[in-house]
Amino acid sequence: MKYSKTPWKRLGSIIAILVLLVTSFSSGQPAAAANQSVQKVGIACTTDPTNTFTLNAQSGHILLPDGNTMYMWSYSLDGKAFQYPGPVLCVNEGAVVTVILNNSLPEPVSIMFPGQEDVQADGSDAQPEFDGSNNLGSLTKSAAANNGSVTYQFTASRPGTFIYESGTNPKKQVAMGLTGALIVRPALGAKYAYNRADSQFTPSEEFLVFLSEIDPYQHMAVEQGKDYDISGYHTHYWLLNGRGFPDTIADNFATWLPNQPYGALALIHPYDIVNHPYPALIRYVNVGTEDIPFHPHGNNGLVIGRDGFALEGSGGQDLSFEKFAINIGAGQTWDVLSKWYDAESYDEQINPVPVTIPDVANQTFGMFYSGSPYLGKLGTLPPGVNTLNQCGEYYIISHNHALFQLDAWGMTMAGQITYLRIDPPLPNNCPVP
Ligand SMILES: [Cu+2]
Repeated sequence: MKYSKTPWKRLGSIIAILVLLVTSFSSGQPAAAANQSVQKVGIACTTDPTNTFTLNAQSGHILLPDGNTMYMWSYSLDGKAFQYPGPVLCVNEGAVVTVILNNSLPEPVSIMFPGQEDVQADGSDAQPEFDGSNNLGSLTKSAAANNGSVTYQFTASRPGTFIYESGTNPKKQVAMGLTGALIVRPALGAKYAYNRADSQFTPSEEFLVFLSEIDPYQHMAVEQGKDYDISGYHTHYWLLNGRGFPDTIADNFATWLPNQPYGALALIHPYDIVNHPYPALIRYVNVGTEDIPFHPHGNNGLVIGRDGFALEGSGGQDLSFEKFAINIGAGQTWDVLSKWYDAESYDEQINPVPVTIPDVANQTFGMFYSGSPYLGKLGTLPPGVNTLNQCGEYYIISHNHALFQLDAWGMTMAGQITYLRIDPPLPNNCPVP
C-alpha cells in the first residue's frame, strides 16, 4: 500500500516530533535505551547499564526458507523493529533485572522467567491468575490486552542460560513466538560460563542455538481470528535462531531478514594449547515441544551446564561429560564447550592427505569448497565453478539429527541446520566478521 499524507497531517507530525524533542531535552537526560550488539557473528546480546529492558509484545511476519511468510507474535525491543525470537538479554550475576512488558496484542500476555527466583510483578510476588470460576488464566501476572503493561523484577542470582516466555496460554502464545533467551554471566567474569575456572571459553566464539517450531495452521488461525484445535498441532517448520537453513548461516541483522536478526553460523579457530587454548561455548535453548538431537559433524561437545546449573557435584567436583548428539529436551537449555582439533595436521608438502585426489572431471564441488583439502589453502577450481570460500576455511554441518525435521513444509534440507566454520589459525587472511 502506498504511504501518503495530506499536507496538514504532515504538519501535525512535524509539530508532534518537535514537541517530543523539546520535552525529551527539557526533562533532562532521556533514559538510556537497552543496547543490542551489532556484531555479525556470534551472540548479539542486548544489554543495559541499569539492566532495564522494555519489551513490546506485538505481531509481525518472518520469512521462511521455502519462500513462505509467517504471522508471528514476539517480544521486541521498545522503539525497534519486530523481531523473532525476542532479544537475547544478557546480564551479570547479581543484577537486579527489570523487564517492562507493553502489550499491543489483542489478548493478555505475560512473561515467565523459568529458573529465576522471587520474581516480582508490579512490586508484588508474581502469582498465577484465575478467572471468576477459578480456572487458571495465566501462570504469572499478565499485561492486559491492547496496551496493558506489567513490570517484572528479579535478581539474576545464578549464572547460566535461561528461557523467558509467555506464561499465558503457552501452547498458543509460546508457539506464536513469545519467547527468548536470557544469559546470566557469572561473577567470575564474562569469559566463563559458570563460576568455575574450567568453564572458560573464547569470548569471540560464543554461539546460540535457539530451537523452535511452527505449525502454520495455528499461526494462520490466529492471524485470521479463527478457532484452532491444539490437539491437531503438527509442526511443519523447525527453526534455529528464528530462521531456517540457509538463512541460518547469514550474518546477524542480514538486511533481507529484517525481523529475524540472529544468525547461527559458528565461526571458530583450531584448538592450540599456546595461541588458542580455550573452547567455543554453544548455548542450546529449546522452546519447542519436541526433544532435539543436535550435533556438529565429527565432533563431541563437552556438556558443562543444563538449565542454568553447572554440572558439578555438591563438593564442586566436575560432572561434565562428552556427548555427540546433544539431546535438548523441550524447555531445556544446555551449555556445551566445543574444541576443534586439526588432528592430522595435513600439509601439502610435509604431510599430504593419504588419498589420491580424483581428477577434476570426477569431482563435485560444493559451494563452500576452497578447491584444496588443506586448511587455509585456496586451490584452483575448474572454469565455471564459483565458491563462497574466502580463505581456505572449512565448513562442517551442524544440525538436528532427526532428519525428517530438516524440512520447511516439505522442502528438504531447510530446517535446523547451520555450519561450524573453521578458519585457519590466527593471524590469517580471512575477513574479520
Ligand atoms: Cu549429522
